[in-house]
Amino acid sequence: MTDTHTTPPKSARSDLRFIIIGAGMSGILSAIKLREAGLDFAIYEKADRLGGTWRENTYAGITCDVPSHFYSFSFALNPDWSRQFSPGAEIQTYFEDVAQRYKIAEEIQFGKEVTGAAFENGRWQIELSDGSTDVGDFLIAATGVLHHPAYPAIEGLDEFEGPTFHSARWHHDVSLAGKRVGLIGTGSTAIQITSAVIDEVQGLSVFQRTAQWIMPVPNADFSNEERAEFRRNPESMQTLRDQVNRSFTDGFANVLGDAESPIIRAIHDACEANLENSVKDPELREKLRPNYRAACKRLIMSGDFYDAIQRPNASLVTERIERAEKSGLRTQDGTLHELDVLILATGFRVDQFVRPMQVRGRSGVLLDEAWRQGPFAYMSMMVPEFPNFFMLNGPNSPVGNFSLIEVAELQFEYVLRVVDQVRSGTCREISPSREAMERFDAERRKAAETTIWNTGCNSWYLDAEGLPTAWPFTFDRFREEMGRPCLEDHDLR
Ligand code: NA7
Repeated sequence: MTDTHTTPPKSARSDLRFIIIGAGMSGILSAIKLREAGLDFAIYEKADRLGGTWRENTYAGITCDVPSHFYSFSFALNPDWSRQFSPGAEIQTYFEDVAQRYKIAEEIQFGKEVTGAAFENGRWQIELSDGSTDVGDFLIAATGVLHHPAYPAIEGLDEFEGPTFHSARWHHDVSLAGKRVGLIGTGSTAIQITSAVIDEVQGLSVFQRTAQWIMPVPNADFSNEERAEFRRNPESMQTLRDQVNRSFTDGFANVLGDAESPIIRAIHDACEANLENSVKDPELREKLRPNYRAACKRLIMSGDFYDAIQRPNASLVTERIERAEKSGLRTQDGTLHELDVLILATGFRVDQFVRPMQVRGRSGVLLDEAWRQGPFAYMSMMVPEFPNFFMLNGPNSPVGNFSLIEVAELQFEYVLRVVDQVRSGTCREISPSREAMERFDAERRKAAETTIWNTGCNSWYLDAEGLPTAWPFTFDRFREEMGRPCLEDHDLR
């Protein structure tokens, strides 16, 4: 970090206190890293259990689409992952175990939702749902990306008489065995649900609004011998993690910004060959063929979806849903699809970030106001006039088919470097300057234009104007930026 700003020396601080909001993956990470750095923190979680995404999503077939050894903390590798891609429940157990081992679990204040945070008199004043308050020098929003379920606006939805639930609010008391199940959506979630339930349901109607490219990725078990070897020789896990990290970086995250990259074209060809080779019925194949390029939407990894959707008890409905009725969904061609259960795998509201929490920066300015045109963040984490405030996996973070654990770990390196400026007494408050924010955002928006996400499809990567919001540069650049914050871009007081 280079220091060219001249600010009057202030005294070094050993009493800094952090407020962490959320005890999902990035909240647990923050607590572990702060403790390691000898810094004091409070961690608030609105639910009664840690785990974030993995606590909330318990749908049939839930699996992480990033390989297990890469979707693990770099400092807490896990020899016991059962498969190449872990089931959600295993990931939940992993986070609970890590939080126990690092003695973070006992610090988490459960059932306490942070409703407001205001930067007043140089500190963050926090309001909680139970009426209590707290104060900290730094605020870390570890509030997740895909958190608020998006419900479809389908006329008459509440008239349907069978159980209806969102994939992120799975009703475990509803058995699907022998039932006629309707599934709305063809995102990663719906694809996983399809493969998981096809054997038990009487019929599965998948309502597809947009076809998806599917990368054929098998999910093999780790054998007992492999797991024993990971345990005996942890370095082998490290090597595996490094290899996956490198191949996801070079073979994906580094090239998403260049829609013309030969790697992206090869991914497209692999998905197209998968469709051609796996789906026998030409009519079904055409229904499943997207009219945009692979990786424009988040790429779906599945080794068994095409098999599942070709089963005799599966049907792919591509007619638009007109309305829900007592006994099912009616499509625009007039057909009533009779159903016993309706599952909404319709995704999340991705522009919420820290909301509905009210965050006020200097002079009482509301984050909602600053974000009137849509969320943004300098280097994916910080906002001008919101000093000593960081969002992990925040706006403009790299979110495309990559390990969000790796992203949060890199972001936290940045956080600690910035915090050092306050700890050492260089300043008391730090936030990006408006000028740096504008420069970063202009560069980001320009780079977003040539990304694969901007090649003519609709997805949760796009903002209200249709421009991709995710980190549009290479992932290697993200690593570099996180490793060396540019102090000149910050306003130090
Ligand atoms: P996604 O990827 O946002 O997928 C949501 C799906 O639901 C998608 O196929 C949508 O179609 C469909 N959808 C949404 N609203 C409607 C309505 N009103 N009618 C019909 N179809 C609708 O969410 P997922 O939960 O699958 O995955 C989220 C992330 O979790 C994933 O990317 C991984 O990171 C893990 P569309 O394509 O918009 O036409």
